[in-house]
Amino acid sequence: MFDIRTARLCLVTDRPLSRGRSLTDIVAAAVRGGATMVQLREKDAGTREFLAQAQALKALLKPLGIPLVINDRIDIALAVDADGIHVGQSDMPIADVRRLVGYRMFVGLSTSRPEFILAPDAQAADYLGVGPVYAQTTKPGTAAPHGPEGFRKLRALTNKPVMAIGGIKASNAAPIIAAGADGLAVVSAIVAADDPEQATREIAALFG
Ligand code: TZP
Ligand code: MG
Repeated sequence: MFDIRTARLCLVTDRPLSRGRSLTDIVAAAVRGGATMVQLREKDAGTREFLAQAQALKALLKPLGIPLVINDRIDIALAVDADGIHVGQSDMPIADVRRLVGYRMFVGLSTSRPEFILAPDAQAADYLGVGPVYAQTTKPGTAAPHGPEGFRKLRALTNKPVMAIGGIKASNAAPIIAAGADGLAVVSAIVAADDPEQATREIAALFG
């Protein structure tokens, strides 16, 4: 199985932010720019549409050895034999996800507070998303941004691999890496960029 600690830069998709461009094209550009993992996050798509997009991304990414993670939908993840599944606090608990997918894919959990990071659910995940680290508008109703120092404290609560998320772009990512992020998950700074490939390259370069 893919080693999640090597994930570094995860593009998280968002169709409404893609400015009418094809999501598959944006993902291809991001991978050329150095994205090392892709999470398909579809909040409004019907099942057929979600599945078709997942299949298209799987066909693109598998030959390149880039892992595909599906947000929320265990059935879609299983149908396309995804590399990972990512769930949030109000989605299916990790123990139930694990019962369904076993160890054929890695399982990620979004956490925004210390109690979520310390909860048994998080202990059962393969990696944790922690955020928002900066102010962001992509996901409504999230906690206040933690900032690099807040993130450092949250990160120290777990020895799981941690992917930071929220408002991350090339100009503010370095302090988050310095604070202990194993990876960065980025939505708008890539998906909505004039040049998604270049935007990705600038963030990927921060990992040295
Ligand atoms: N979870 C916490 S913040 C966020 C998610 C899915 C959205 C981050 O999006 P962006 O555009 O990279 O700030
Ligand atoms: Mg969710």
